[in-house]
Amino acid sequence: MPFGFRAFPAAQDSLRADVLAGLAAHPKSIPPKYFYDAAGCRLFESICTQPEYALCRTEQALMAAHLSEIAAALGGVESIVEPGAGDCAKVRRLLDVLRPGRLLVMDIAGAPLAAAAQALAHDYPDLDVTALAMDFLGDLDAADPWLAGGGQRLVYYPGSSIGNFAPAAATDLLARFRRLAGADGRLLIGFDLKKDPLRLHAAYNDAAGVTAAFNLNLLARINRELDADFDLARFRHYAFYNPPEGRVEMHLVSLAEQDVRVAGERFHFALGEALHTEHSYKYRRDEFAALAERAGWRLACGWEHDGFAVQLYT
Ligand code: AVI
Repeated sequence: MPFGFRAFPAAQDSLRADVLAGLAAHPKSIPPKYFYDAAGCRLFESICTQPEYALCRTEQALMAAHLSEIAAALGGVESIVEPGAGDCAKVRRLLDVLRPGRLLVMDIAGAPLAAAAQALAHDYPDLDVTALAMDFLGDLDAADPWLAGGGQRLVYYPGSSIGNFAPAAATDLLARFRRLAGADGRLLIGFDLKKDPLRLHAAYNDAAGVTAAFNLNLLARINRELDADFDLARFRHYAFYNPPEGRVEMHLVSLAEQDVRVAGERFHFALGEALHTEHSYKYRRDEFAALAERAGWRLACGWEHDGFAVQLYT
C-alpha cells in the first residue's frame, strides 16, 4: 500500500489575508473554501444527511445506478486525480470498477484528507495513493510532479463543488483541469441542476438548522484562528435562490450595528449589512456543457437523476 502525504505551506496565511481583504470590501465577503475546518467538515457531512438537502444522496444514487455504464464509457484509466477530495468516500466506487494504479487526492483540509487517504491505501493494497494538503485553487500545477508518467488520467470532480464558483471562475478552473488531465485525459463531473426554487430554498434552509450552523461556524473559526470577537448571536444565516443569476446565495446578516475586531483590525457592520459567504450555482445540462466546452472539454455522455447530473468529458 504505497502512500505519500505532503502538506503545502501557507493555508493559515491565506485565511488571514483573504478574511481581512473580504471584510474590507464592499459588499463584504469571505471565500467558501474557509468553511471546512474540522467542525465545518463535520457540519457539511451532517448537511448531506438532512432530508431537505438531497444533492449528495442523489449523486450517489445516480453513480450506483449507472456505474457499469460510466465505467464502460471511461474505458481504461491509469490515474485518478480528485481535487477537493474531502473524506475520499466518493472515489471508492470508481476505484472498485476502474482499478487504476494511482490516485492523487488534494484538499485544503489536510488532517482529514491524510487520514482518509491512508485508509484508502490500506483498503486498496495495489493502489499508489498520494495525498496533497493544498489549496488547489491557488496552485494546481504543484500537482504535476506526482502525475508524471501516470498514464491515462481521469479528473474526478463530484458533489457539485463546481457550483461554488461563478461561471467565469468555473470555466477557468475547468481549463486548469484540462491541462492537469493532459491531452488524452478525461473529466467526470457532478453538478446540481436548476429545479423548483422552493426545493432549492429548502435545501439551504433545513429545519434542523444544520446549514445555519455551518454558515455561522465560519465566524467561530475566524474567532479562534484569527483572534476575532464575532458575536455569533448577532448574525443571521440567510440563504435564498436567485433565479436570474441561477444560484443559491448564502449570507450572514448583521442583526445590529456593531464593530468586530479581527487580527488586530476593526470592521464596522451596519444593521442589516450582509457578509456574503457562498454562491451555489445551478445549471441546465446544456448551459453546463457550453461552459465546459469554453474550457476546452468535449461532452462525451451524461446521466441525470432527480435534479442532479453527472457528465463525462474528453
Ligand atoms: C460543497 N458544496 C457543493 C455545497 C453546496 O451545496 O454548494 C456546500 C453547501 N453549502 C450549504 N450547504 C451545502
